[in-house]
Amino acid sequence: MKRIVIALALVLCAAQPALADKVATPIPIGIAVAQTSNVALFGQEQVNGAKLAEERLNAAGGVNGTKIALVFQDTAGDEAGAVNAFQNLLNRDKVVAIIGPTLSQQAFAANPIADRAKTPVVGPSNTAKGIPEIGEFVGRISAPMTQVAPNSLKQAMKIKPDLKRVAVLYAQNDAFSSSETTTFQDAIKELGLETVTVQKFQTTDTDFTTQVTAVLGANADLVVISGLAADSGNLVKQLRQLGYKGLIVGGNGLNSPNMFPVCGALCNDVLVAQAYSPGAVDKNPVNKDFAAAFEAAYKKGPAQFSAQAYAAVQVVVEALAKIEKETGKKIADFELADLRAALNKSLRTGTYLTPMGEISMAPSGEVQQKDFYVSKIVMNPDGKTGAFVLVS
Ligand code: MET
Repeated sequence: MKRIVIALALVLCAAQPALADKVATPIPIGIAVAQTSNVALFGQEQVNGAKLAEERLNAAGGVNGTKIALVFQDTAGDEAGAVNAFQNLLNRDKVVAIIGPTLSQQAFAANPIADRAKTPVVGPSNTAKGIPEIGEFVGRISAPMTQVAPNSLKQAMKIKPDLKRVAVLYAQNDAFSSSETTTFQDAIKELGLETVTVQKFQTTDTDFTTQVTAVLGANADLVVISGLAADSGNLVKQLRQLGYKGLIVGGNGLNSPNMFPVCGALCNDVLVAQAYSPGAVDKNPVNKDFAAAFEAAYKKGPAQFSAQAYAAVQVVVEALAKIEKETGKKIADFELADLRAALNKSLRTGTYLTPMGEISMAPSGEVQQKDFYVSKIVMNPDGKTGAFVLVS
């Protein structure tokens, strides 16, 4: 028995990424996002953005002439799915970096695995507090809600200057939503508004009668929602159906056109703070170019999750090109472990001109971004499609 265990241990050790592994070509970059489950409402947009980046960057020569190959692993919507996807990408596909996962809830479970494997993670959509702090190899290009969310409250105050009574609702079983609501609640206080009720729900809920009744009873003139797409969309719908007439601010979970069919015409006028806007193309040629290419490829405008996934691939490719420039050595001549370490450093130097404008990654792994937007949802007469129309 003992011998079998030792033999098994040896086999397992051999299956680990051997230190002598060279980087494969085309250069494998892992994409671990939610292609299935409810979270795919965001994940599918990420796949679209990432695929467009792969196509366009390879057409432009990849990494100084060496092509990249995105390796997609579906994380589905939970922690176990993300952990499994990360393990496959690290050990089987031997990727140079992982872009993902979709949810912060998944990042807290899966990112430590990549960190232990000394492989850079670039979060394309994680906006909770504490993501870069997971480890040395964990970074993100998605601005945290602490920087983005308060802008939508300020916009609501511009629209209704006598605004005072705020109802706050959040999904208590999701790390990002629980984090975002604290940002909103702090900002509400700082802006001199009053929180009149705090209501919790689950991302799996479909009936929000209890929460809506509390909002109406509290006589709120602003509702602030932190949740994912389907739950938040249903919540907006039921607020309106049951007679709530005030303003609604949605967090990052409502920042997706995939939510439009959920609340239909009742999505109208929801305010959302954004780290990306396809409306902001004038000052940024990279965005103009990206938005046009996206429109041509998918027959619709890009949403934030697509733009951020595109930017994540772009940032990894540019960081790889920088390594070649600085060392004079081709990526394919590196040993995998050395390249992963060099890439982690390279990601954190210099700036990147992306569809979200100029961004950089601090040594901590936190993104540094300059421009943010607030949009309001304007639905089309079909009640299924609509747009985020830039208001500030
Ligand atoms: N920003 C979210 C998070 O960090 C993911 C997409 S929107 C709900 O979990």
